[in-house]
Amino acid sequence: MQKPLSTSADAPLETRQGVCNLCEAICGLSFQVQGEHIVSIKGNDADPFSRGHVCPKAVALKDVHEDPDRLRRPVKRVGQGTDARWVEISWDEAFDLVARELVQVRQQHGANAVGVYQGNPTVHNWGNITHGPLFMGQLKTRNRFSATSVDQLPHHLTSYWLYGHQFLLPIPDIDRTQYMLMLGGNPLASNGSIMTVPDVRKRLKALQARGGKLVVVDPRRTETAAIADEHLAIKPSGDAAFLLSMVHVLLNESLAKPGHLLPLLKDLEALKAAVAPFSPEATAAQSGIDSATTRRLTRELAQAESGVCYGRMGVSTQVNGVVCQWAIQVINILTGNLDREGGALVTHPAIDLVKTGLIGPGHVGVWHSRVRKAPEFGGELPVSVLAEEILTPGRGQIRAMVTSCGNPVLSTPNGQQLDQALAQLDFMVSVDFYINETTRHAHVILPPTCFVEHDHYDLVFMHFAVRNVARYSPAILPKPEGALHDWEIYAGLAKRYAQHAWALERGGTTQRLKGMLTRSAMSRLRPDQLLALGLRKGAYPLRMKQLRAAPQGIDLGPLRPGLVQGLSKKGRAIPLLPAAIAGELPMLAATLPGAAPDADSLTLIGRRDVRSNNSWMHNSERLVSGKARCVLWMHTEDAARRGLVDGQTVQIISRVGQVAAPVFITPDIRPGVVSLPHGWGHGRQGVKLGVASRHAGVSLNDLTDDQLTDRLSGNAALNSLTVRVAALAQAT
Ligand SMILES: Nc1nc2c(c(=O)[nH]1)N[C@H]1C(S)=C(S)[C@@H](COP(=O)(O)OP(=O)(O)OC[C@H]3O[C@@H](n4cnc5c(=O)[nH]c(N)nc54)[C@H](O)[C@@H]3O)O[C@H]1N2
Ligand SMILES: Nc1nc2c(c(=O)[nH]1)N[C@H]1C(S)=C(S)[C@@H](COP(=O)(O)OP(=O)(O)OC[C@H]3O[C@@H](n4cnc5c(=O)[nH]c(N)nc54)[C@H](O)[C@@H]3O)O[C@H]1N2
Ligand code: SF4
Ligand SMILES: [Mo]
Repeated sequence: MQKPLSTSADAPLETRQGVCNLCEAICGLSFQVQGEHIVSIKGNDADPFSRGHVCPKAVALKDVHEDPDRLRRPVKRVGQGTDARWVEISWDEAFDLVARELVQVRQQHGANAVGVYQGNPTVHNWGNITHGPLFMGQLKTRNRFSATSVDQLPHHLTSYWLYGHQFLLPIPDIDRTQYMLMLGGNPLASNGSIMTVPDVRKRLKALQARGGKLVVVDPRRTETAAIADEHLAIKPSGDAAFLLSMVHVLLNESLAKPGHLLPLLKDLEALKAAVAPFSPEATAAQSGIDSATTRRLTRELAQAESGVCYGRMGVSTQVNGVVCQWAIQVINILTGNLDREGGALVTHPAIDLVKTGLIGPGHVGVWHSRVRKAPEFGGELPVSVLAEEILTPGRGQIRAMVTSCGNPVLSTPNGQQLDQALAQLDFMVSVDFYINETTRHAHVILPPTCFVEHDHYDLVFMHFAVRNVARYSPAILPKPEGALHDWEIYAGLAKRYAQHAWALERGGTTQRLKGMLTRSAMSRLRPDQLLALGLRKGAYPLRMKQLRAAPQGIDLGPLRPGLVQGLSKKGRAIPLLPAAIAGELPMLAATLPGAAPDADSLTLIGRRDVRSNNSWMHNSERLVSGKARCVLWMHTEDAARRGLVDGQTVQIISRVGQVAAPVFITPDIRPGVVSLPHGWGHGRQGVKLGVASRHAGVSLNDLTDDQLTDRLSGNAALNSLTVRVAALAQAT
């Protein structure tokens, strides 16, 4: 299947500068290469942004490159279940088959019968962004899904409401702030999110060294909590109540001083009235944080020379995700820290996706899902509804799927239900280089080149970086013969799809003809050629020549204000209390002080580990070796009450499913809370991941509930799940 890599022992040893695009930190790397062989991977000390930092996953780029399980040619599935075989086919045959099948489903059942899921690496591999829309756009389906709705959707909705654009996301100015209040994020393991921050440990240590303070709010004593000045082990999902109390204190203790923001603020009085029920005394039972602490922290943040409140996955993927992200913005606004050095600032990247219009402002509720009536945001429906849209018969039912860069069977709530749903599709195509829990359901898999074989410019994460930087990384190794990059796959699919659609629909309008011509012109341009065009239009007078001459990256300076100026120029105010939030707060107030917990149940939250990356890096021996990591963290008292001993296998039971995993007993988690990482569960039949299958673990998302979503956005409420845990033999 795979041509052996030439090790060319006599080829010269060369050093090439590149980048790791596995996670949002986008660390600069230094590769030693001999022929087509990677000899070593290290942090690039010359990189002005990442300054030589790497985590253990960087070296695994070599493992992915050399992985015998990684597909190099398109494959077609013959047979099903235990009889399934995968046969290599040519690109031409593959494109033809995919286009024909998709056009046919559309002809028979309408455009919405084709569903799309675009997973996390979509935003980590720029070819998906530059060329993906050429193909995906043609499908014209309303059934589009992505990892956004198991992740940062509340950030987008909040920015859309407050600042008029889903991508105007203020980033913590971590290098200059004097106070950081962090909720539901663990950058020491995740390396930062919606905050591209390579070498975060050093940056947080520097914050402390200059007299600043780091406060971490997390039910678990995480790696980040362990280095914080203060850790508050909040009750899962107690954050909305806690944050609303902070807003309450700011407004009732005359601590609010929005300063430069004041002329833009609307509805300040309405906001004060809306948060009236949320005094720290009223919310303490729900958050588990006593009122004196809430008041003290609010005063500290308000009085700090500069400060920032930041919240990530733990506060986004819960039932009050939008309220949390909105309250975080409001706190930064009221303390005058928005758009101010040392606070939270929008970035000024060389390619500005907002200013260039490459990403639109967003829209909400223009259509709704067929079965549950969940609202779209920015053209996508929440992925929690995907399985029911496949399983529920009727007009508009999804009958074919396109997945790319994603493994939703392991990544989205009630994965087992989705697993069953995908098995009944008429057709499925996956753009992916592994046969995993999701792609094993595909009829055709189209594998792109892997990271070291293509060039990269980080269009998305430079937007979220804590410094303005530009860095273009040429491919480390040449593209193997017969391989295609992601962008070439989309260009190929776009062309073939248009031809089939054209032939079947027998001609078309001038508008369609125009569309075809634009697509064909665009698809001939490589991503780097598009980048060159974009740079010319950007805020910096940068040329590709300069970027090519500086593969370590070009520093464009620290974050700087710009949001207020941009909004003022447009005559736009900041509506502090969007209508949907105003409607939500009374309902939240009604839940205070909260129902008494059921003594038998526990609250399940997730966990990330520095040697893991969502669902797909478990086929690297060096990352999965050592102690098993798919284990259930449980507090010592909860274990004692259940008579459990460390390492014992327990059954974890939720409304939708049950899984068995070893228990890890620790004082480092709030009593009543248990934690399991996501992205495991590689033991399913038909998965072709040799190493991962031997370290299979179980899937957290076989427990998470597709019916539990954030009320306002439909984002999955992955955290705060009610479960029961018992020794394996006793479980019923
Ligand atoms: N319970 C729970 N569930 C979660 C989370 C959680 O915290 N808790 N986190 C959520 C979050 S934040 C996210 S982002 C999602 C991620 O979940 P997904 O969107 O499903 O993404 P991954 O699990 O990263 O899977 C990536 C897939 O893309 C393939 N791939 C890798 N690189 C490329 C490439 O360059 N091109 C192509 N075509 N394919 C590639 C890999 O082989 C793999 O199949 O999971 C979510 N699920
Ligand atoms: N090593 C590694 N790095 C990664 C990834 C990975 O899988 N592995 N994934 C990448 C992706 S796609 C993303 S989106 C980012 C995510 O980046 P982060 O958000 O920084 O990462 P998480 O570890 O998910 O952090 C969520 C934290 O929220 C806590 N939490 C859970 N429930 C609650 C709650 O109710 N309230 C509060 N306050 N906290 C809660 C959890 O204990 C956890 O520590 O990481 C990225 N980086
Ligand atoms: S922190 Fe690790 S995974 Fe993330 S970009 Fe850097 S080396 Fe890659
Ligand atoms: Mo994510």
